[in-house]
Amino acid sequence: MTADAATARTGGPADVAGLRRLAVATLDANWEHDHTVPSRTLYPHQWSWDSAFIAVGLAHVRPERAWRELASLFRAQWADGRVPHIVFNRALRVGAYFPGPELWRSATAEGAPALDTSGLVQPPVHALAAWLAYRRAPDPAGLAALRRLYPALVAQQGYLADRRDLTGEGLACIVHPWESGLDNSPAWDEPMAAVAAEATVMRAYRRHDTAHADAAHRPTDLDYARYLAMVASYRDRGYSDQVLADGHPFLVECPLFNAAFGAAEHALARIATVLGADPGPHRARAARITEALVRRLYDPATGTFAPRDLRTGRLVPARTVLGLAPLILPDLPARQVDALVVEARSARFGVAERMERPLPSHDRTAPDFEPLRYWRGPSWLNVGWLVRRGLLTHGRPELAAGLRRSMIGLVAGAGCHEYFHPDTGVGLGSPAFGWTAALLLDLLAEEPTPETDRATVAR
Ligand code: 9WN
Repeated sequence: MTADAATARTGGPADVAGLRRLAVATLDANWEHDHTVPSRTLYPHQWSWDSAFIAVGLAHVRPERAWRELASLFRAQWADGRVPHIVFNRALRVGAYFPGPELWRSATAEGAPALDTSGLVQPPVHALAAWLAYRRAPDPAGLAALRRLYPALVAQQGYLADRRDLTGEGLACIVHPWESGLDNSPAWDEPMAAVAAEATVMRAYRRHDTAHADAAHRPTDLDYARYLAMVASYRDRGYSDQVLADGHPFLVECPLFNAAFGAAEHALARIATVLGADPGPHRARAARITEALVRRLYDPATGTFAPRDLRTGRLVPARTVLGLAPLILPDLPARQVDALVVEARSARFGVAERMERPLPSHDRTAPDFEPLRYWRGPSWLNVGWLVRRGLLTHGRPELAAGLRRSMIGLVAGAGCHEYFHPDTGVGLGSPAFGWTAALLLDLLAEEPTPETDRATVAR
């Protein structure tokens, strides 16, 4: 039985064993020779941060695949260390995803691999994923895989530190909203407004996403016109970061991206220890990133973190879930931890021991909160998973448990959807989504006490 069929038949898997089966069936159905596609319909290639989250889940049930997932992604790493956000499967027909390889033209860029890839990156959650995968299955095969991956993970960090720290202040900047992973978050409205583009240019293209998902849930044509303008700007400079400061229209320091950047150094320190390498430089870099994040992206006036638009020098005013991500840093100072816990518990995000509604991707009290549109309101498991890790890291187990129950409840009610309605929990986007399945497995594996399991199923 396929994952979709399991959900359709029951209207939602009824128990923990059923949820596990659904998650494994979803991951198996999305497995494609050496990686897992996020979705067979909407995203049929390999995506960077998806593969990291997926490896975390695979480690519970198919550890060998978890390592293959990461290894296949890093085979597409560029000579400068960047890990591309999409690795295209050449066996798929032209038009299987837009924008496809013909728009990215990676083969024309210096240092690109002999594969078709995008030229952008995504939040570097891979070292954390590798560490968690190893911790889940610390056998000789896992150790060997970790040893092979370590230099590539270090190079990924090196790329961000050397090429993307445009201000020299210690943070990496993103050059496209797709690099944030939260593509159309209200956080990008202000910086995106400066990107010159006309929605009508989209008449020349065929969007693939709106053929598979409701256009009212997706970014708009104007968003897409701007996305393409930014890709063209970067691509036409050969994806070189040296010239970014002269005229690239979107340069932003993102709190989630940089929290992942810092968390990666913490993970690399642990990996280095296991491999007999020196963890010291990783710890030192982690400390520098946390310090820079607090200095540059924490806003004492709001008590949360916000992206900094390097074109204007200003913090972006939108209060999105991106601001909570620095909780994943174990060395985040107590003052910021306390402020983020207040922000998480506020009416904006509603994190609680017993959550009334799922964690939204945007401030639910904001006038531009949109419960159906992608990253402008809906609830996503990967972001909730990160926030939950942060709450556990900083000694808030009751809130972490509330968030965990809420996330498991979403899948129990709707299946492995890509995202969920932040009020009703109705499943939205792709119905058989890789990271939802994978992270569900991880959530189910933790705190598997009868009490939490009962609460999970009772939703
Ligand atoms: C563009 C694959 C990816 C995720 C992103 C999500 C979405 C792509 C798109 O899908 O982005 O990269 O076409 O909308 O926003 O986080 O990695 O699941």
